[in-house]
Amino acid sequence: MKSSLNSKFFFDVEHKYGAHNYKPLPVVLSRGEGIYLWDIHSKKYFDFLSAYSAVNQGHCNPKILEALNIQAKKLTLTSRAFYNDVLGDYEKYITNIFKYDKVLPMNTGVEGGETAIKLARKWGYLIKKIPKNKARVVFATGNFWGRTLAAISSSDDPFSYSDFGPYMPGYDIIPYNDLNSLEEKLKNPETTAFMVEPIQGEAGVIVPDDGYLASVRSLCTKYNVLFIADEVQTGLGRTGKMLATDYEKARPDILILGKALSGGVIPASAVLADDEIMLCIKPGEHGSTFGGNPLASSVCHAALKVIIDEKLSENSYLLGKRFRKSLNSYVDKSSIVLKIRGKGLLNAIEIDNSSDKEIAWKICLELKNNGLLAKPTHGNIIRFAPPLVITEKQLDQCVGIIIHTLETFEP
Ligand code: IF1
Repeated sequence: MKSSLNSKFFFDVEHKYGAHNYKPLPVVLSRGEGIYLWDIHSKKYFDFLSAYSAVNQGHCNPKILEALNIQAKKLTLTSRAFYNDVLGDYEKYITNIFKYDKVLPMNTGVEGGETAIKLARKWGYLIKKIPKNKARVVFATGNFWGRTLAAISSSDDPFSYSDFGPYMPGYDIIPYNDLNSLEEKLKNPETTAFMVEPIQGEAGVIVPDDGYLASVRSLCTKYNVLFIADEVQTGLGRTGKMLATDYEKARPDILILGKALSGGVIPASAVLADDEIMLCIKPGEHGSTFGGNPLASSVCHAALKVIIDEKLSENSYLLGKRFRKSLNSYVDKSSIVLKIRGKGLLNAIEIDNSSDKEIAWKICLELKNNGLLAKPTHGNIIRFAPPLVITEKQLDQCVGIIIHTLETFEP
């Protein structure tokens, strides 16, 4: 009785005092470490959501927390009105890793997207000489890059855009993974950029055809249009490479990072580009109070170092293949799981919800009871994305939990 009372207390207090903009799984978490989460009753879970790929380095990573604690005692925020002794070192480090001339630090992933679009529009007017206020940005159906008005204006998901109009002008939306429709839009001389996720996360881990990203790169080059890669979710080792665009050597003109950039410790995002694009924004034309603050810079420096030093991309690649192989053998004989797809440790299963629209939610509730946390996206898809520090043994344990749980739903 007491334990359910505790949980209910937290459900009720949030229901009464908090906006109802989420429908969380009914679990109240109080501690995280590595791939594990504990609820208020000290029940232990494998985390298979990783805060939507923000804790690739594992919860409360000690090296990242050490950087946080040291910096927090010294200097957390100066605003960009002044210099500080941390930002430059971080800027040099991150631009070196991703091989771009410069970085523009922001806070959330969607601010990264907004910054990328502002850079692309500036470049369109100043360099490509597109007539003022005529620049167009192309997006793909199924995209998700955040909740601001500029972001939802590019969405084809009514849950994202309904009743939030009027919408941002200057956008075109084409089918994902469709090069002909992309080329049609790129031929328009007023098109300044194509912004796309290398793998669509929220849409349900939609992996485009092999060669798609390479073709996006060559078509954007051919028509002098900027290729903006939104790697907020797919970047930083999640798909088995440092960047998902690395699989096809499709170097974006503008790269957007977020989430795991800080290891889930503090909001931080980054936009990387070469000078021709980045220097289109002059002093005073863009920024934010917290963008590039010393605390976030220290944390992101440490978070990136963990990904490299602990070879998390390589681990993600190998264990992702193991995960899909194990589950594929189950899919072959399952009558409810239609398929599994993904790259690295960004995977998802598609469930047949023809007989029960709530089946994915019910499966996630049962996974929770069995000690594994995951959440459905778009009704019948369950995303599986553990922290990249997971070991082979732990992964196999989780595959066992997933299969055991799915079996209880087989007719
Ligand atoms: C929510 C989704 C995931 C993103 C990509 C930019 C952003 C996101 C590819 C913006 C953010 C988050 C937002 C969060 C849940 C989560 C999510 F379900 F909403 F769609 F991951 F798939 N680009 N995704 O995935 O980054 O501003 O949030 O830092 O809004 O519920 P942000």
